Amino acid sequence: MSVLEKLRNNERLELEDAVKLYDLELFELAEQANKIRENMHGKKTYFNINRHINPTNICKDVCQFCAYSASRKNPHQYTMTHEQILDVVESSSKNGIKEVHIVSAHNPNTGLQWYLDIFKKIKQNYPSIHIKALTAAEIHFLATEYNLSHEEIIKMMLEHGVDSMPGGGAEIFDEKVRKRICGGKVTSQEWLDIHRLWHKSGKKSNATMLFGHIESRENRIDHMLRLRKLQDETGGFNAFIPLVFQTQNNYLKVKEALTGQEILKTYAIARILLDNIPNIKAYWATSTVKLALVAQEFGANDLDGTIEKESIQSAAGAKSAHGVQVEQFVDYIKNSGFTPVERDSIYNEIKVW
Ligand code: V47
Repeated sequence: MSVLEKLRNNERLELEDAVKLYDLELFELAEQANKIRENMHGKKTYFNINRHINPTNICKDVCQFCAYSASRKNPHQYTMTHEQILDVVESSSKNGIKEVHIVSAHNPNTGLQWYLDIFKKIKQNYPSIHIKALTAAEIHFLATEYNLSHEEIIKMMLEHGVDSMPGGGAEIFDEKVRKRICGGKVTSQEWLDIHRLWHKSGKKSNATMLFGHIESRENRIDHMLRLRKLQDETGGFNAFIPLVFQTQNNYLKVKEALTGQEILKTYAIARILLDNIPNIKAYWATSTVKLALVAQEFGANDLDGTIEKESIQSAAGAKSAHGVQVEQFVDYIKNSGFTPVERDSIYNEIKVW
């Protein structure tokens, strides 16, 4: 039976067949992915009003793809004080943000409490703002640095007010590629184990995949299938976010950027394979806003949010340093034929715009 026939029979695809999805014609894939998207979400496209905060860029790890970390090409080190972070939250709260998304580098100089007290102070002052913070890579770094278990760090996160975990640090699970692009960081198995523990605590998280560097199509499929397996077990992932690799200012010498076609195929394949993850997020900071809007027809039903300020992808060349205004975001979604739905961080609908 061909892959297309299997798809039409709603069969779950495994690695060998799933890789063949890339050989399908772009619009054939779009039709299949869109069918699933429409069954799950109709014409709704979710977004949230959020603020990204990256409190420090000093990093113990040396990921080859990263342009944000100050330890290598970027000489501009910074570590924000809690007061500076609270000032950011204060000004963003006036813009109506519902979520802060806090991701830092792995800074060995600040002490554990610096990381944790940020959350407590935000929660005390802004109890209704959802705190999405600490990737599995950060959790692993803190556990290793302070001689604690992953469970202990997770317990502290809960005690300090973290509501959900972002999906960062997953990169590519294939061990050979991972060793080349971010050897020494959290391993694939540890990344999955940490999310399993977080889900067991009753909380939700996201999952990312960094693609468009030295990985193969098969590596991407393998990555998605490892996530699908964990999701079968826990049901704790809200969204899958394929992150398009930004090529500037880093140590991976990738000459050929991905084509729009390859990116759209990857969104579509994610929608098809990840039948148990409700949302596929086209994170506009890495795909560009325009391609993210097209991705709505290739299975994506979420565009992340207004962001306000972004430092990780923009350091590597993305045009995402300043975010997008809500009205603009809403217009973009409407003008592309979809219904903008503002959501909270765990996908409760707040407002149909
Ligand atoms: O894990 C680093 C990536 C991630 C580059 O959970 C790069 O809702 C592209 O995880 N090109 C952090 N990407 C950001 C992240 C995220 C973003 C949006 C939403 C959510 C969510 C999570 O940024 C890292 C890494 O994979 N990254 N360098 C680069 N050159």
